[in-house]
Amino acid sequence: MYDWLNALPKAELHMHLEGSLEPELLFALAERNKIALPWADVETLRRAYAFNNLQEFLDLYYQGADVLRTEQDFYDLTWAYLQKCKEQNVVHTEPFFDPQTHTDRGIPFEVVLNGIQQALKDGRDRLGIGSGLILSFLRHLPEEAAFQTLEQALPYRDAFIAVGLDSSEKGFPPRLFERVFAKARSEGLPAVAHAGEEGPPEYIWEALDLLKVKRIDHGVRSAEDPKLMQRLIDEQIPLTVCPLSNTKLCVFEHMREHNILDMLEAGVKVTVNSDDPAYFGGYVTENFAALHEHLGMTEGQARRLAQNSLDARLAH
Ligand code: ES4
Ligand code: ZN
Repeated sequence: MYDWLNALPKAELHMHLEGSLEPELLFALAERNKIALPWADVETLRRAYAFNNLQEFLDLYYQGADVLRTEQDFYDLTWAYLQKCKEQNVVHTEPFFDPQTHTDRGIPFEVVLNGIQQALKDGRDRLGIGSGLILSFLRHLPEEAAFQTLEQALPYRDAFIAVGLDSSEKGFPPRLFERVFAKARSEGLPAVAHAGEEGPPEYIWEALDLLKVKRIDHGVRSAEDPKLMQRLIDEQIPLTVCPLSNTKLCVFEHMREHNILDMLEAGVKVTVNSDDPAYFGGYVTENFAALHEHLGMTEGQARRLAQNSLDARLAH
């Protein structure tokens, strides 16, 4: 049905590996690790994927991640995602992972990293998919915890292409993480940050001016601030937009109201991404398809969006 969208070579610049945990794999890992789940079966879990806001989603996302225990679990998670990339002609991906989600429940940093890294290497060698891993700090935890995570990561500095900032946005502005991002940049790690998903345009200014990010993750609320829009256009700062995520989390009431194509036409360097594909109803192609179905995205616009994603890569 959407062969023409699958066929477009594209990069994915905003997805959380933990958010690609499909209910089937979640149940399989629970069984393998002998973990009791609060849901009767896969269908019951899938029915729970109905969210009114970011926090309701995050509560389930962190609960789901608890089945990830061994290096093999992280390998299987990452490998399943890379196979989707292959199906959809995602030729390059820059996924996030949240080390604190795992280290805070006693999983060693190395277990998480080794499993993911081995799968990304196999993705390059066997599937021809380019990749670069982004270490993301949880913003609902203190800056000190982010510093500790950065210290754990620095022995493996070359495993990462950037640092990021995610989790609950409102009440956790980027300025709280200015020093840890400065330290990461001093180690040669560029920065990206979630901003302007639920939070105000002010948070996007802070991400740019204080965290000195190379891309904004989400950023859809930029449209409320004409000066900010002009800055994004003048400096061609990429926005990694996630349409299905935004409608699932009620950032926009309906896909018809999404502003991604208006921003594209205004000259903003927007890209299309899946965020948490297992939870939000699809991978990159399904996100493109929703724009075609509900916003009338043309083939020309799809090509420009795909080209933007290739241009906005941090790694090559
Ligand atoms: C996330 Cl949609 C979204 N927003 C912020 N943090 C996240 N972590 C995983 N998905
Ligand atoms: Zn995200």
